[in-house]
Amino acid sequence: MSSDEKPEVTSARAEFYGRIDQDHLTPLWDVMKDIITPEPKSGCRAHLWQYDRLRPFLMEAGELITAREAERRVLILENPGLRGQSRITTSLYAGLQLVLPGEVAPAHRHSQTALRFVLEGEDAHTTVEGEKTLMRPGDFVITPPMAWHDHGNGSDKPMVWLDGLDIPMLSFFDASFAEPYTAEEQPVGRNTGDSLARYGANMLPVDFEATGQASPIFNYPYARSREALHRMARQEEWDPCHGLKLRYTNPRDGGFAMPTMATFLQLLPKGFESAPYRATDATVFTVVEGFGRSEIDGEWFTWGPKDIFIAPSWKWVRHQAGEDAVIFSFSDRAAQQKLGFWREERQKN
Ligand code: GTQ
Repeated sequence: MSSDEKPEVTSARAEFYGRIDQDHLTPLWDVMKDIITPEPKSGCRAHLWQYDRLRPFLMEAGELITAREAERRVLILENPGLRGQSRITTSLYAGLQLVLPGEVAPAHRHSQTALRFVLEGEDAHTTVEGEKTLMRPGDFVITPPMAWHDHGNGSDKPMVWLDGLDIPMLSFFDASFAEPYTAEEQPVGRNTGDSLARYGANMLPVDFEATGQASPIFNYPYARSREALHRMARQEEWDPCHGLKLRYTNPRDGGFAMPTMATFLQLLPKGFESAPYRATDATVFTVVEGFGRSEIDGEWFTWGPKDIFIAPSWKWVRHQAGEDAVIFSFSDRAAQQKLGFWREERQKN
């Protein structure tokens, strides 16, 4: 690919392009520079949503429609550069889901994988493949592909979580399947906490054989993840770009917890200023604790608890923590690494 210029469109060429167009043909040399770019070129933009601004809209939605009628009462977070496409990044979907006290979001299943990251409320639940889990702020919960799931809220407070799904990826591959369950809620056949005991104690049942590629643990409680970060923090070994960053893993093989999406929890200690970093996995961040700001693609975004922000593919990112901050994030890195094109770059501070 020698120059940035496209070959000139002479009248003979234009006439030829016009004729072959009727046979559904087009010349590569006219589009080559747009489709094989020297670096990622995306409509996806850096953006931050303040939770304080979103919450009233979500509560208003709670008065307009029930979870039952909506099936899922969710306000989709649409990337400002990708409006109308139900995407937060080119490959990922995200939304805020509200389940009010006494409500049920009816059981269904689909080929998309879902993650939930709990923002507010306590002891509402999701049931996945016959096991119910109670959810608390900071918990990271998985719905594997084609797993039956319904949500409910038996508490007396609204529950809100961030949904992350690989919807755009499944659309890209034309591989979406979905079906409702025959009842509003699926029967619960396993004890609450069973999967965490079985698979989340650094042990596995002796004859364990995995079914599917998602982690058999479906709730990674915040209390445990936070404890790990804070204990490790005492060692004062900071990564210049990430502070202290852990990835959630599948106990089956140490890989990411879900086949398409990677999830992370990181701690930035008070006063920490990270070195610029970029990677090809556009990333959705949500703040669990603390305040700070991040420079993304040359723009500063100031954040606090429950705010959500986006770092697009291959744009420089750096963080500054005003106080100890814990940040959850997810991206399509799990898919990109399996396919062999994930790339990262670090700058020295
Ligand atoms: O909770 O099952 O945000 O199916 C989008 C699609 C949530 C869910 C979303 C879904 C769900």
